[in-house]
Amino acid sequence: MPTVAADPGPFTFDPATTALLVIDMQRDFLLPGGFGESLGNDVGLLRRTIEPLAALLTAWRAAGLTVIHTREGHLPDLSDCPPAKLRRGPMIGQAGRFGRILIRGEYGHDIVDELAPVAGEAVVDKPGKGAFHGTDLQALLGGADRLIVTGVTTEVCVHTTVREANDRGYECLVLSDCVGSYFPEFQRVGLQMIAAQGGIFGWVAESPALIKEIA
Ligand code: C5J
Repeated sequence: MPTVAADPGPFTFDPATTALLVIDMQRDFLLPGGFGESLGNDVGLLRRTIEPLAALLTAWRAAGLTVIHTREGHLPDLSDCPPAKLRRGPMIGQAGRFGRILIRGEYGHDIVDELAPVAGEAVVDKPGKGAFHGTDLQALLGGADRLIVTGVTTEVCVHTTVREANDRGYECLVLSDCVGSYFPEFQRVGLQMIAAQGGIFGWVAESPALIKEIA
């Protein structure tokens, strides 16, 4: 079995029952001039994940393994957006540089070109932060028991998804160079929280260690 050196210890996986999750690598969050940047964030802190993630996708696809992408967003009439989320995110649905912000079908809602899904890869549209809430992700995963988790942002949608996955019985490996936060402190502590206490939510490693195992 492939084994990756990770924190807090080796992560062993069967590639046949392991899926790569790519969370919310959307233009709204990552493009200069987009929604994320309009909130005053440095999108460079997220964009640093694109190159390692692209390399991982190339290797993962070459090995014929499962990839699932997610996108955070809502129906054009916002009927799937809880009022509480809208109250704290009143920009959702408003016109942005790349279309209505976090609305399905808009240019900004879609995944950045460098990481565009290829034929056969599922794209899960999710209304919440966690990728399991309000989606058919669990059914899509079928018999998978391990998840390689990547994407943005570390402390929000990545963390929520990893916590949801734990409660559903999945073992998660989070790749530190393939997840990003607008806040360096949240990135650091967010990763520490996953591997703390003997891996309370999972394991943390860097993508080259994983690529080596599937090459
Ligand atoms: C946020 C996300 N941060 N994908 N979304 O609102 O983490």
